[in-house]
Amino acid sequence: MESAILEASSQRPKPETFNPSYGTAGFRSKAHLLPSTVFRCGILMALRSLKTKKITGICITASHNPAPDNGVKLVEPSGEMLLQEYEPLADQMANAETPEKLLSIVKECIETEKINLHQENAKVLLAYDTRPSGKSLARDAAAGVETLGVSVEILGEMTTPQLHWAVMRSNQNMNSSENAYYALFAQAFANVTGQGIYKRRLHVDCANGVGAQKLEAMHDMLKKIGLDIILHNTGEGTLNHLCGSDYVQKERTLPLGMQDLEMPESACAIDGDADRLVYFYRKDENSNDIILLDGDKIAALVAGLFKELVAELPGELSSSSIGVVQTAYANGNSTRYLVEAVGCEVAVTPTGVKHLHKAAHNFDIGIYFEANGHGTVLFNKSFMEALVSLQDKSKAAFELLSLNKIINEAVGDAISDILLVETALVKRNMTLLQWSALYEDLPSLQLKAEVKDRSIIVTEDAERRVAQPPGLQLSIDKLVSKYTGARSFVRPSGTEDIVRIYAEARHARDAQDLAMSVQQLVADILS
Ligand code: G16
Repeated sequence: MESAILEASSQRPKPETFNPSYGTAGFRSKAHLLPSTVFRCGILMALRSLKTKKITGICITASHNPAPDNGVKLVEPSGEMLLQEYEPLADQMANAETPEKLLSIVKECIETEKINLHQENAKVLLAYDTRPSGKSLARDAAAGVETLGVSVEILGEMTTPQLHWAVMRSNQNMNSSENAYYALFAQAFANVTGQGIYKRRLHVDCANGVGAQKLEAMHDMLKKIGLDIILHNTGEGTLNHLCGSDYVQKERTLPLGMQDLEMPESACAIDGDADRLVYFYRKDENSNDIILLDGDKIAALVAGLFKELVAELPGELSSSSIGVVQTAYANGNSTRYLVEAVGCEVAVTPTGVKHLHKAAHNFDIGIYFEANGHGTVLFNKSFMEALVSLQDKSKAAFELLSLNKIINEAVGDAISDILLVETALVKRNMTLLQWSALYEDLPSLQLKAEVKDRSIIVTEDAERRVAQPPGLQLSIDKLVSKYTGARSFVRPSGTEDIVRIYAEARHARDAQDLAMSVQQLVADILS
């Protein structure tokens, strides 16, 4: 093991001035800087596999970032993201200056975690998205895994959620093949929508990413059930460029290649690795403006459905807890709607699926969606057991169990989320227009600021306030106080080298002015 680490690591030296940091969803940077980082992540996930005696996973992707970037997402045996307690170790390993230093960190980990290196079943599953650098970085990650004698299976191009799902299913000794993924989700969708009754057309902006080929593979199955998906941006253009969920959500305009979208056609957009989903439709005939149905709206739609079904459960189960987890980016009116109209508990966490997913476990039904479209629904284990025992007697219990089968519980999954949204629309008998009218979004705007060192900003209170540098929060407060019902916050992105700025107000003009003045403030203080 020792010589294998030293040798393979010296073939992939860490670039001298590159100091990778485990961010919102793993490591992310320009692809050419990453061979040493992904190699070391290979070692880390091999260690996690040896420690847990289960299969772990690595996905080479930079998700919504531009094509020249790449990154790595790390998957625990449960299918969830790397446990947060291992993030410091990931940082330490990624930043080790020499192969010898890396080896000493690995040896220390083996000793403190009492890891037995001789385990035949240890294995890491690896996948990558469609970026040009994906395959070669996957080989670097595989080389890392193999230094510990752990076996590795490279699954090829996959969406991030498919990889998470495959890891979860492999550890449950269930069929984890891609064909099983398609068949199970399509069958579950047919069961909940009722084959032959349902009929809809949905345009999908695939961001020129890996989701296109996966949705294409499901096309005929879904069409038979009644969902006709028309795919756009399937790889002919540049990944995430002027298209995809991040573009649609931030710019609120029709993506490239979909400017002919007719009213009132339904459309949605996914991102480069298909773990985000937002819906939209054309606003009017005279412009490319859209009405956006973001992650907040998805949460509102599905929370209403779960609330109705839970209320129909017998006895005490009818008061099972339904919680929605949001971040500071959630539109203020979505939170109000969830609490006042739906009657849900709302929890707020910092940005990042890893935080929301964890908080969603605190409810019988935990729904989490970030405004940018990441999200899924988790059913608590004992709640599931109660539903199973009741499914022959209670229609609502049966329906909830059927709904659970169209959800990828490992992580938010744009493909399974499409099926969830479509099901909720059918069950609630709603058009996109009616869905949009559940509540009216407060005008909001998100901007970016490029600064010398974004890590100078330290946030608190689930990123709603700035703790460092001193004085910045006070200045933001002063700007916010000029507008009625306004709020604004800033935070360093954990996926891009920028500071994100969010502002919301009663009037669109105010939200815009506020966002721009906070952007200027950040630039003045941090440049
Ligand atoms: C990742 C995370 C998301 C997060 C997003 C943006 O998404 O999985 O939870 O919302 O980054 O994070 P930040 O604002 O820190 O850049 P993705 O789709 O890029 O993997």
